[in-house]
Amino acid sequence: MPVVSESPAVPSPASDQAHALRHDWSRAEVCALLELPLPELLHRAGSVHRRHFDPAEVQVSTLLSVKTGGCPEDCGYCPQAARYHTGVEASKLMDTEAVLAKARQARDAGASRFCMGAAWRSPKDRDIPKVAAMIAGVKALGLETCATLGMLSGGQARALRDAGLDYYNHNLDTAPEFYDQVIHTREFQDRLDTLGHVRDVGMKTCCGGIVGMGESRGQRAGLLQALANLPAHPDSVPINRLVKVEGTPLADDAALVELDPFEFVRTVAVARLLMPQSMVRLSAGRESMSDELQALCFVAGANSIFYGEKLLTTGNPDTARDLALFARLGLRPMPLATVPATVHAGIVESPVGAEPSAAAPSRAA
Ligand code: SAM
Ligand code: DTB
Ligand code: SF4
Repeated sequence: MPVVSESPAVPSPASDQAHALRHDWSRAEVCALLELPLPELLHRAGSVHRRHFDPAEVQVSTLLSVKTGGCPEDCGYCPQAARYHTGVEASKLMDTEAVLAKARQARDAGASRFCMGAAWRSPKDRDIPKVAAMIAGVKALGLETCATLGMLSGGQARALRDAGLDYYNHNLDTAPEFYDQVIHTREFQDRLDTLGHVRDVGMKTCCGGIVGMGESRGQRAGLLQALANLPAHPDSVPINRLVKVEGTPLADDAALVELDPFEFVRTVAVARLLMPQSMVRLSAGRESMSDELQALCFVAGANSIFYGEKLLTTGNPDTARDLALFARLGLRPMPLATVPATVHAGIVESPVGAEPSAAAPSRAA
């Protein structure tokens, strides 16, 4: 008897199929998926991954911190918060030409998307024309553009879209009920509001969170549930593993228990199951992961990475290591032409039995 399908709380593989993308996941359902025997969870996530993507293709993004440090917020994980003594020096917004030189390097190294990050609570209106010039310049290089600048007003979102911004990254970071233990200077609802402004002007959303901050498995389910139940699934879902930077409250918390690496894999797999058409990105924390752990994440349905020696202020695997890993695993960068159109709530999954070939993902670009 197939023990794993017995519980009514565990959505069965059959119910994954032939249905519109769901936005009504209950906490119990998400918890039940997280608790599946790992081989069963990986099998389900891998099957869903294949239905929508070529599992050998990995989308490659490069990050650049265009405005580093000195941030007024108190996010307990972040080395860029001015109030923590982390050794990160505050700097001004970079010149456009310097940003474009980095973008050109990233493109030449094989990245298809360039993400510009700023350590702001929210941009000032006077910053927008400068960021818009960067976006227009990066776009002109043939790269997809992404920015993460903090909270946005509707007008700011429109201005960034008009400059050519494809994606806006704004994370929920953690479950609503754990949020207050990590961040006090802005509300969970503020994040939902910014994501709403981004969607309303037609930009794609990049939205995920961080695991390994001391949350419970139920709270990891809460993050995944909140992401999947957004009005539209985020187009990209970065799953970050906490990078502990000395001086931040989370790194300095001696009671914080290290996350079991398999819990990270489970989180990736359930993100893939809940948001089958989204890019699930293996984000911060890769530098300290073994090749084997990263491979398991790709098996679990991750299909995007940050590529390049640096994230914003912390390290990332060097490009030679990533290229060697891709070669060992038989993976290749996803060509821009394959990057899917935005994930809308109404897109219907492939019917049962209609398995697209590995080389022909079901989502039209
Ligand atoms: N200031 C903007 C904001 O908070 O929206 C944009 C930059 S902020 C650094 C972007 C995201 O980076 C955060 O939401 C968080 O998910 C991630 N992040 C920051 N520090 C991290 C760390 N130490 N480990 C893992 N992820 C981190
Ligand atoms: C995301 O989810 N992770 C990236 C990107 N979006 C902006 C940032 C990770 C930052 C890790 C800590 C640092 O390098 O400062
Ligand atoms: Fe500032 Fe963003 Fe870091 Fe929070 S995560 S302290 S808002 S840079």
